[in-house]
Amino acid sequence: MPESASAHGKGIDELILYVHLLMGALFVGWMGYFVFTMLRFNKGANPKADYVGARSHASTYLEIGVAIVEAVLLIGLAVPLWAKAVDNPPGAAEKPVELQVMAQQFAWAAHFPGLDGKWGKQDTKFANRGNPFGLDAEDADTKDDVSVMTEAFLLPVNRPVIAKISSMDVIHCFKSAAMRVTQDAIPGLSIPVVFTPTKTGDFTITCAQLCGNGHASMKGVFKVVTQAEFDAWYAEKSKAGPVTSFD
Ligand SMILES: [Cu+2]
Repeated sequence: MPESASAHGKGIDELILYVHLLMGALFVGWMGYFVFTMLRFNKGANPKADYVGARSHASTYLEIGVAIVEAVLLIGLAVPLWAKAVDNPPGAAEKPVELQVMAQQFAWAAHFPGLDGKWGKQDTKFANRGNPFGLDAEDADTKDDVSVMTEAFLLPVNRPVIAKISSMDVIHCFKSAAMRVTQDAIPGLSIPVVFTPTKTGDFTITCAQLCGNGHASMKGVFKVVTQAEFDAWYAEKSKAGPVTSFD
């Protein structure tokens, strides 16, 4: 598994391990059965065909056993893990960092509300490749927003992140393997993903949905840094104002 650097990563890794153990057991079981049937039912050992077939109920019990293990994995592990990820998003008390992430062919952009904590006015009529978030440059709340187009954006370590994922053209998919999050970016929708980075360093965003001929190079980078480093970067970016066009 790639390095895990988020709080919920361990749960995801455990689920993947248990699913693979079940798959491994099924693989060994089926291969064993395959070899058994080749030996047991070969022509030499069975000169006369038997039309009754299996008389034992072993296969039924095995099938029930597999179904029970699958139910335990689904109900006991997968559903609670998913519920934990989406049912109770971090509230104000947990001081989450909120940002919007916009995908476009073939790049990722990020947008933060800036030091005033208020999102600037956004409208699709302002949106273009140089202003993917459709920011209204004239709006007072916009002027201190932070938007990052091509360079890496920063996130503080050990604080929950709520990233609202969207797309301005086709369907993309925001994937950060280290954060153990994958979420489709769909035009017209803003879908939150929640994770808490637990390690500092550079992390990659890849696009996990075939989106055109530049799909493979659609890479983004974010840096997880200390709270102090994040604050300094955020203040500087907020002072500079958001990108609302390429020129
Ligand atoms: Cu893409």
